Amino acid sequence: MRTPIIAGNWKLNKTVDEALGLAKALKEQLNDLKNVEIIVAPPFTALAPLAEALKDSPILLAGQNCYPAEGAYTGEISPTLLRDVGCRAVIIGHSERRHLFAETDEFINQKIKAALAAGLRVIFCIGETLTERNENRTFEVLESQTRNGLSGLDSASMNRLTVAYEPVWAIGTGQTASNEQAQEAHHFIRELLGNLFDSSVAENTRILYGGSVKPENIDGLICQADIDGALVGGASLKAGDFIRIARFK
Ligand code: G2H
Repeated sequence: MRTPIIAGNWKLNKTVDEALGLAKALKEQLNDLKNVEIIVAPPFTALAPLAEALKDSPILLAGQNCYPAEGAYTGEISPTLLRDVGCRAVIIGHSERRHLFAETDEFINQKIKAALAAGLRVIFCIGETLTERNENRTFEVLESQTRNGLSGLDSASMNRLTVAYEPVWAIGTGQTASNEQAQEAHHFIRELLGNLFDSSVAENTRILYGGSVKPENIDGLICQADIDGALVGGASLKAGDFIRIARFK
């Protein structure tokens, strides 16, 4: 049995006060939620105040990114410093990082290794663009992103890694993959994990769907056999929407 994860990626939104208000609402209204892990990834500036605000809550904090080294790297943040401020996890390889900041699979692989070595859990994002899907290259792209991103990891370290399948054409566009399209991709990724690692990694790794997840579509997505939760962007910014998603049926 894989415990579902509902993760909110707040991206570059929310002042400290706004972040505290949202966190307080989630803490109060998701208090009784059982058998679902809730993760929120606020901007870096809100991490320390949220660590304090969420300290008696099961809601886990995540960073949205990290750099795989420490020292003279102006403007970057390391996994060790994320841990130090109270993060338990970090999102790596989000399509906005890949496309807007030209992050390669190799760089993402270095970040994953650094984050795991620092004791963080990793939410590793992969996904094809619309052009790649239209050219029937979805599986090829998912395979190379997964193979290269997870290169050199052993089965034991996969315990602390969650995959997020986020088709780039569905991110922030309001256009969600159909339940069948998402399930097909998740099934492919799970089989691939079995080939790259072993059957227990395939069976136990949580694979989240991301891309315009909303209260209206979560129930249909999460009941698919290989969908173990969601990475939610826009809809995680409103307490009511995120709470409804976390209370999927
Ligand atoms: C994909 C997702 C969150 P949204 O980026 O990771 O964002 O739900 O706004 O499509």
